[in-house]
Amino acid sequence: MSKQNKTIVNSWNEWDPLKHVIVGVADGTHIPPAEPALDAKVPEDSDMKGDWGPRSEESIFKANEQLDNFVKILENRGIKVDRPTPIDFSQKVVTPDFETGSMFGSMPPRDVILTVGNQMLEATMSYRCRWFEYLCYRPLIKKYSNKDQNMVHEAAPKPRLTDLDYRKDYLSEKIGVEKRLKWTAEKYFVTTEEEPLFDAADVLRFGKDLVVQHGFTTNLKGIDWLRRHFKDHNVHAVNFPGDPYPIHIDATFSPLRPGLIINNPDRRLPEDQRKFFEKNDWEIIDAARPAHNSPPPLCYSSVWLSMNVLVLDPKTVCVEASETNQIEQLDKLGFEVVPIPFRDAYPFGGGLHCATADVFREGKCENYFNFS
Ligand code: DAV
Repeated sequence: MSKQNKTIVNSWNEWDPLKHVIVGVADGTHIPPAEPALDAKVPEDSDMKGDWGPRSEESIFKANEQLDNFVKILENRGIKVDRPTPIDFSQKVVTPDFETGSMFGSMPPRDVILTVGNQMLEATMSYRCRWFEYLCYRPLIKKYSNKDQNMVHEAAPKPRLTDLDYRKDYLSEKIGVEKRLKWTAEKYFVTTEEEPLFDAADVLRFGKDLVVQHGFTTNLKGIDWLRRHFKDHNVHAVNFPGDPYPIHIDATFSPLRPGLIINNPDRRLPEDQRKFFEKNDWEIIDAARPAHNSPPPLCYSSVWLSMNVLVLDPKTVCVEASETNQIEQLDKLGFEVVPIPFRDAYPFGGGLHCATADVFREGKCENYFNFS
């Protein structure tokens, strides 16, 4: 007797109506010890330099309050929400190739899990402290896979993350922003081309087309791996000179609905790469400037989490509640803006887009780009 199959996993882009999503949890999050790729991302004047160990109980409590409130707001809008299962992040990460003193956390699911259609793909990751983070999502993925016969669970090849993966030039204590900007403009990033590396948050989904940021966390071999893996897709590499710490595309380039993308004005997409979007009638506009001059304490991310928005459907967008400029811009563009207080969660790994991973959006795989 065949059991009726239920589709659980389906999401092809960043904007179709969201029905089911994973929202991260802050429990047990650690500030990991120094390691090459992480060091390259933490700004040189950061309050986090040299500090590692568990985050304070108070900061975890406050982050969880905002995460739980975000969950309630989504649920009140009829969106089903699942949460990952944190593991003991105080454990060392040890493989035959490397060892590091602790793990990281399970607040930003977007970094780890890439949903493309009926597939959930675990990214390679490029920080040693995040090597085992996929384990936090395995209980959910197991459940989806048991219920949905068409769901495909994939894991990208686990990287070795030996010292060969990282450029020694980035290990210097003081590089300076000027030199960083020169290096990133030349695509001389901290990660080498030793083996494929990517974080899921470097990938944006536009139906048949996947747009992937080449930067600190994703290398060209990682993009090539994605191209070979998603054979029915067109995979495009982009990069954003102007960002001295380029990790994850979602505080830089955010599609809001078919035909409209906001781009960080300090990290504009180069002219030759814009052509592809413009030829296909996609408008790329400057995002509003952040309302804050600095990120909250002990935060890895920049003030540009202002544009790390979660689109609920092509007319509705969740924006951090204190980001008044971004709210005003989206309001003028005709969106219903759902304000979400979230700054206490930022230090745990990002904003509203980072803190989520798609399970189900309505709609199917469409072609938004006819000319390559
Ligand atoms: O601007 O610091 C943050 C992206 C986090 N997923 C930034 C990028």
